Amino acid sequence: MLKADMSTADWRALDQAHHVHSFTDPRAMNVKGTRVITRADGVYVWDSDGAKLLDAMAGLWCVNVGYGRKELVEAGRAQMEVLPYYNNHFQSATPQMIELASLIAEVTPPGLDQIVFANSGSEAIDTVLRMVRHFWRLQGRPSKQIFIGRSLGYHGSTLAATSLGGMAHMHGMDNALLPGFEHIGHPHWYTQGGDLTPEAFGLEAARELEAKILELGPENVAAFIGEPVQGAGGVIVPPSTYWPEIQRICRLYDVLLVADEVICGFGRTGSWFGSQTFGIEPDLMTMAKGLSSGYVPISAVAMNARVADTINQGGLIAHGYTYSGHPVACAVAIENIGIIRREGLVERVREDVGPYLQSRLQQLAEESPIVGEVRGVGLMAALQLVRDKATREVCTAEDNAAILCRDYAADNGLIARALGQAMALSPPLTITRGEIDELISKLGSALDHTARALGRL
Ligand code: PXG
Repeated sequence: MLKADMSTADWRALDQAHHVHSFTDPRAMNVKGTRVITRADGVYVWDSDGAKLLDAMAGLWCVNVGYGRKELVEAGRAQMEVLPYYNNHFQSATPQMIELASLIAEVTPPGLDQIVFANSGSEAIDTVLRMVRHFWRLQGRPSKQIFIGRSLGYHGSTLAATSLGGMAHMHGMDNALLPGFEHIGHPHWYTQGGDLTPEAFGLEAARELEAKILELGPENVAAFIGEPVQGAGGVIVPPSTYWPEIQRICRLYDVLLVADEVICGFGRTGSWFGSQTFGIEPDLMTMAKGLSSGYVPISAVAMNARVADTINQGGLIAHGYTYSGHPVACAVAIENIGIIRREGLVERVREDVGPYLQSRLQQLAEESPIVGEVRGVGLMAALQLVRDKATREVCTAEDNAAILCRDYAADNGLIARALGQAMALSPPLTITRGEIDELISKLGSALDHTARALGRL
């Protein structure tokens, strides 16, 4: 039986006794006490003390259609009743995985028509790594083994995804990374661009890829993998010159281009995929989170004809998971895509709530002495907390500004994310203008509190 009625203190004691959390320092958490979230509706969640919080992170960048969607509940329930499980191994399939694969092929950019299923973003990335090396071997170029990622790139938490990612604190935990992963810098003009214009800096940042490919030898490089907008790395929106130059370089050296769309996919940037917002034509694409709006775990990889035809002609595909294309997850994802289409959520983000959020954040930044940059597109955004707006000197870990601001926001009923010294936002795509006003007012007062705490107001 579920222990539904326990007090917060009881939950915390039981949690501390048995549960190891993700991306958490248990010592810090146990001083403060775990926040136990018990229910949700729309853009709001409630904790075990009954406090109502506007979830401006859509969980972990994933609850795109908002909480409490009865259609998704019903899709999952009905599927469990008819067929709770079957797999796609050994020449089998279920109607749900077939339908979902064809739906994904419809919403992805033209040409990305062959779909591999997995259960998380990390597994989708591992799937890409295996498929790409398999592809090059089948092409008779087995030396093409190395993957290039970026500093502050986030691609998941398996050992391979950690090695591909560019998160120093994660690398530190493993002590040594897997071989075959290399990194270039991240295209964040505000902190890295110096005296260059954003456009000139974008070209320079992209050309790091060319230098890296030449250093390693194009015959050894399998693929470049990047998020259209780096999410967990701080909502880094590259200058307009960046992606076209990356695309040119990948084509020139026959290096596959992989777009990690785990956050950007399913409307977040105002297109179905971030690749469309930035004009990228990837060979492979990963997706997860918004595919099911987080209601059930599912992820996928979309491949273009060059890659997929080679693999499909290459004999046994010795890859897959027990739950690849799980029918309940597929049924929920099918309905989720239906909701996004019926409610026009992608257009809504592009034309209405996306621009509205970005313009309200710009106002907030102008009024706040500690916000130096607003970056974002669609319904993902970050505010860079700075020591000096004029010199673009950003706050440091010692200032602790983002953590302070995050905690003030939470006390005031708003969940926002502290990423380095920036505040990140990624609300459900269903958020209304009125709810954005509430978000802005709560964030504004958290920024004021933070500025006062830092002696800047
Ligand atoms: N790629 C990208 C671009 C992601 O954002 C993954 C892959 C891995 O997905 P899974 O489902 O394996 O977690 C992600 C996940 C954060 C945070 O700190 C972001 C993610 C996960 C956990 C925390 O903002 N993104």
